[in-house]
Amino acid sequence: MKSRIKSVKAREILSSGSDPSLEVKVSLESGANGFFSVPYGASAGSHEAFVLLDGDKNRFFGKGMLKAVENINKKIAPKLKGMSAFNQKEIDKKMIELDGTENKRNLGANAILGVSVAVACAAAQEKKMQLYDYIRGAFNLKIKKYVLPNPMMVAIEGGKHADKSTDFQEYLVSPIGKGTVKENVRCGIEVYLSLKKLLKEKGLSANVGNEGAFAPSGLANNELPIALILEAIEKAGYKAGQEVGISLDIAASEIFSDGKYRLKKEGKALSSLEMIGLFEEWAEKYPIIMLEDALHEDDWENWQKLNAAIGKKVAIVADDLTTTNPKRLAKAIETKSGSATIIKLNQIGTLSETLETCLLARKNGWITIISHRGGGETNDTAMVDLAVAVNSAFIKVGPSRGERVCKYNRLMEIEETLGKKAETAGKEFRKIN
Ligand code: 2PG
Ligand code: MG
Repeated sequence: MKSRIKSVKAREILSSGSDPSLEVKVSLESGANGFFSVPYGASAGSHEAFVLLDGDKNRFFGKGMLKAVENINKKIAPKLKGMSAFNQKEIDKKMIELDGTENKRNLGANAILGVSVAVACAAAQEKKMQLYDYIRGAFNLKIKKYVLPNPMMVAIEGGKHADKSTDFQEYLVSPIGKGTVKENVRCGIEVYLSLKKLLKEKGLSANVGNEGAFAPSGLANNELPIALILEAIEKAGYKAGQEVGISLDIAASEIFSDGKYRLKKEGKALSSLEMIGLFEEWAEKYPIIMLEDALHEDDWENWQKLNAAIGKKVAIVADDLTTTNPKRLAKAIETKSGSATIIKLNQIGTLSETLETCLLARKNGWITIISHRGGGETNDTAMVDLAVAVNSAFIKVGPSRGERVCKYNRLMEIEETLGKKAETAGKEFRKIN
């Protein structure tokens, strides 16, 4: 059988932040090959699947991935050899069972995910299909239209993604005009470049952080970036709120300690209720459309309050709260803790479970945002195909640096390939399902 897996091979590569990661190659008996390079995060949530690092301080300060490489080559490969690459769900199940732990601690979610997506890529190649169409078929998605995602571009970054910038992690430009992907990408980039000019005019640094967004150290407080982005939108010739929304990723777990959210920049320590108050005020003042991780990853009760307070105006986005985990997303849905979820393949560790989470979100009218990772991104573009496969309303990727722009380049290529069949999410993103 041509679709049978002939070999699975892994090697250590470098990720965007220079720490190692993994590349996996799956070869079929037919000669078809699939590749996947695994990303991972700088501000990872504690409920994410386990990233197996070597811990050998003599190599890459403990961050080598040779153990994960060996797990793929010696433990996973022999088990998958001879299986049909078209059996994605069975292959993922087999690896989950082989690992045997809740968070993939034995083999490493990095190892398992690498194989999982590379199998899908090989299968798509064997069928001479685009990866997004292959995913639709393999998971029987029954989605006919192609509604391409709106970009969410990180324009200013701080937190763990930069030094001495804002306490909050990301201020994002989200084009929502009913343009094509190409027009929306151009809009986001023009705002980003107009912001660069503006920062320089104001004597602020335009050096970039992990995700290619600006990370000036001289900002007076955590609110100023919003005003700067609004000015940049206007200067680029767009209408804030109409054509471009602003989104925020607070990454609140990273600034939470001893019961308070610590805003070093402002010398303040806020309670959960004070944080909710702050965002209520901002939601009134600014055209904020999405608010991610405004509270820490286990503050369930207050997530509910936040959603009740401003959820109608601003989509409350869960990232560290849900970690692409169907069980945690189910809880978030049940407790009405938000209305949108970030999807990162490596937070859960297999393509099957990622799809399960996407479908659960879709069934319950939650928005999905397929997202890049901060420090450990790779040049892989499979996440874009995933976004297209599930008609995700948004795709979150930084606006500059090779490992980020390759995602937009792939999305624009997909739009060209689909031609008239493609539309974009635009302002209707809340009704995408
Ligand atoms: C996030 C991501 C990506 P990291 O928090 O949403 O922007 O960052 O990969 O560092 O978790
Ligand atoms: Mg986040």
